[in-house]
Amino acid sequence: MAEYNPIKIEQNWQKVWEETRLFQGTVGSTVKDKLYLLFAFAYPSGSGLHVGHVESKTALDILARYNRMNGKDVFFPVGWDAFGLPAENYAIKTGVHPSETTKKAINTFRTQIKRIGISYDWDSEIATSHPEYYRWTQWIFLKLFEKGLAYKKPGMVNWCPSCQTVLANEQVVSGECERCGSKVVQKSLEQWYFRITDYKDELIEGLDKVDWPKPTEDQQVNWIGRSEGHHVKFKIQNDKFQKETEVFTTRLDTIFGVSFLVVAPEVIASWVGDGLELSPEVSNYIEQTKGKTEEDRRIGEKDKTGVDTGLTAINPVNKKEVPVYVADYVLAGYGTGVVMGVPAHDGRDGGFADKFGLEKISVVMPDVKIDGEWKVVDEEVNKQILDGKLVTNVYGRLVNSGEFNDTESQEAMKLITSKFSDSVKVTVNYKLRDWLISRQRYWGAPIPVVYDPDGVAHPVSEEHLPWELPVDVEFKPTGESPLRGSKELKERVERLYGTGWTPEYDTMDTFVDSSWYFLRYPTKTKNEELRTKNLKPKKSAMELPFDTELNKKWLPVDFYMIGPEHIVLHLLYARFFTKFLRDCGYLEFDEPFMKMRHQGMILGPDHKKMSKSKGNVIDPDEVISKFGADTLRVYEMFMGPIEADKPWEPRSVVGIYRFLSKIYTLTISAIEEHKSQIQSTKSQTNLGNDQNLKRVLHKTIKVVGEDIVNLKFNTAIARMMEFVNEWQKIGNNKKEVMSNADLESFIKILAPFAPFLAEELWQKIGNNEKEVMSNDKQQFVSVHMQPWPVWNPEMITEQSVIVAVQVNGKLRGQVEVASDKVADRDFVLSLARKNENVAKWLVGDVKKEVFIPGKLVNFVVV
Ligand code: ANZ
Repeated sequence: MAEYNPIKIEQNWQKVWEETRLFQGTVGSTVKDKLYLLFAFAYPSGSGLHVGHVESKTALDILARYNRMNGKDVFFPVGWDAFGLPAENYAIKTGVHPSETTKKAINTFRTQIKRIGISYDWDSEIATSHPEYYRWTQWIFLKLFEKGLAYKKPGMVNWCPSCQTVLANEQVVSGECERCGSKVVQKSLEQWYFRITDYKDELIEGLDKVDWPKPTEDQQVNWIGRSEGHHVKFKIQNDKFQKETEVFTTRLDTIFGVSFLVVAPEVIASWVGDGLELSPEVSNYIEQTKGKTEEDRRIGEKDKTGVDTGLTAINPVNKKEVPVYVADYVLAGYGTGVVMGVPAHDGRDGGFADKFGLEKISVVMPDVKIDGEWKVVDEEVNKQILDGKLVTNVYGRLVNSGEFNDTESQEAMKLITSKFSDSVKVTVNYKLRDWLISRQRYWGAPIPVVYDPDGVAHPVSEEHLPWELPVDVEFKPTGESPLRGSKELKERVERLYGTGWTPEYDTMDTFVDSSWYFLRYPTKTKNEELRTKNLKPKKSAMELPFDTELNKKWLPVDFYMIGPEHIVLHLLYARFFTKFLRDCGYLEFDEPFMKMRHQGMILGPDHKKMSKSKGNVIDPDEVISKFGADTLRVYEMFMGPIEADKPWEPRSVVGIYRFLSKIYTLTISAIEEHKSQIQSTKSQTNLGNDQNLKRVLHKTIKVVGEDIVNLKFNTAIARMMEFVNEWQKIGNNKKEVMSNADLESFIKILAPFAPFLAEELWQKIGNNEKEVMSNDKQQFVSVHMQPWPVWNPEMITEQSVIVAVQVNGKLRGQVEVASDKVADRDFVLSLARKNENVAKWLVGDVKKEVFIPGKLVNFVVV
């Protein structure tokens, strides 16, 4: 008996699929029923593919294969988010150029992905670090510049004084440099920004059009942080200085409870220009704040710091005079950078008031939820609230608020706004800031800007794109953009623009590269396809980042699979680019990703996050070389629901290997049995067809199809296991249990999960008697291009029952009996007699007939 040899099988089919370009040529010219499946753009890290990649890639691959078999035009591309810090840091350490490191890493990834049989259309392959890609990233920059959506202004960056370099937020850990541990400071640099805030409302509203996990949508909304509130004018003064300033508040109903004002350090510093003299304490405090990141300032309700400025402010509604403090928990970039302190109702203000001994005046009696309804608090319930027994609303009815006493919060805000219309204005505030895209880094797309001798910025003209990344650069952290060291870049600019002109030395944030890659894929695929036929791409496809006609057919993306971490910004940026390009007339849709789901994390066998330091990392290559890629795929899909975090269990991997081996042996023996039957009877018609098994098969086909659509891959596999157990059980008693057609149906539903094994068995069943080699490509009919099997509804509803028929206690056949006839003894007995096989044994007198309804008939003959 032949043994399951996954390594040999997989190598062969990988080669055949590649040589026959089985999954290529997918963008086509006519597209009837498209399905664009997108896998999150991956950074080709030096450590290669990990088991987490295998999980999400396999899940999408199953969808791709299943949908192809169901007649969809599937587009399933792949590419690399190839610019980025790790390769550059490696270059700083070793001197190896990032392009080399990246190329090597991509090669490793490509080989590994092919090994696990992901049916990507490899013609689509793009790398953001390739000039043919980044020329279009730069082109989009130029478009944004042209429309006034790319602009330059001073901005604060994280700066490590010891490494002399700018750090990304992720590189600052508790205020310290991740590399050397020095205290990170904030430094002001001229930076380029994209005006994403122009789309802030649309970025919220557009979420109504997509099918995304709710928490992901919420994260987008929170990041944009739309908050409706009021601006209130306060007069600020001391004996030498006077000024009117505005605060931003979302709780105008608490205005009678204001007992102080707080100004952000940066804001009070700017008042010096209006003639304010700062006390040494205040100046010192402003200096101290410079060392803090925004993140540091947001945290901690308790350890609030601040200084009394000696100024006072007049509350416009009750003319009360309150002290003005400077404190860093108020951020300069949000609202107006000035806050009215209401310590009785705001936790942050409360902490501050406790520390500085400031008055707390309660001005809103909160409503309370009793039996599901909001009620006003009275003395009795107030006690329960204090005991922590009841949930309260922050809103309620006003007290200690003069004429507004007893008014409900929302109503009070309206009344206060109209009565004090000179000082109070309704306003909407957003947390979203414009997107800072300048990076003082090497391994990224150069910002396509040059400066004239007066320092005025000009866009590089389109004919000079790609604006190439120079190679004569040293990888040493000098505190300056590495491109400053390039002689070639300087000379290029002077040659093209004239003496005294200088280049922009910064590169773009790599998030820019990944904000439009999905728009490029169809065009890249088409171009590559033409190239393989020695044809040239259409001119129009060469003049824009993408062929607009092709994108009309393929976009938006129908299904996006991406990890749940670090996606907030990527999704916002990609949506912003889509809307911008739509407004420029290049796209006709508003949202790029219609449906999105997240995969869970694969944990180590110790149930902890895999990490090298914990020594719990599973290497997919090792699993493959032991058990084959099909086992790895099926195991990872079987681990549990795709969206859940799941620990690796080495023993279960072996179980999956056994499951696949069982399928292999059962199929091979069925094929051999069929062959010998054909030889002996010359007819295939009545080859074994166990009705019970047929029923299980049809149910399996139905459920597996439904489960795939619902991304319930683990339960689909469980169903197939049940089927195989049934098959084996029946097969132990009888030799032939499945017809060729049924066998084929099963192999087809197995195909998306274990593509190599399914292909091998499909070919062996006789669809391709000859061994497929690269030279008979035309004859190759792959299981992956077969129609998905149809299940028969009659087989699924329990309308009939299979009854075993014995003669003298030996099983000689079976009959199918309609459910309403199972108890009809005469009917069942006569049906049993008519069965061909049974009839052969009914020689002589029938002495006794045993009848167990729905189960068994036994004829005792003498
Ligand atoms: C008085 C008040 C009373 C407030 C109360 C809240 C609760 P969201 O909802 O996040 O927009 N705030 C305003 N500008 C700020 C700044 N630059 N830095 C830090 N805090 C600032 O938050 C708006 C609330 O945050 C505003 O409403 C203000 O405090 C504070 F019971 O005003 B509130």
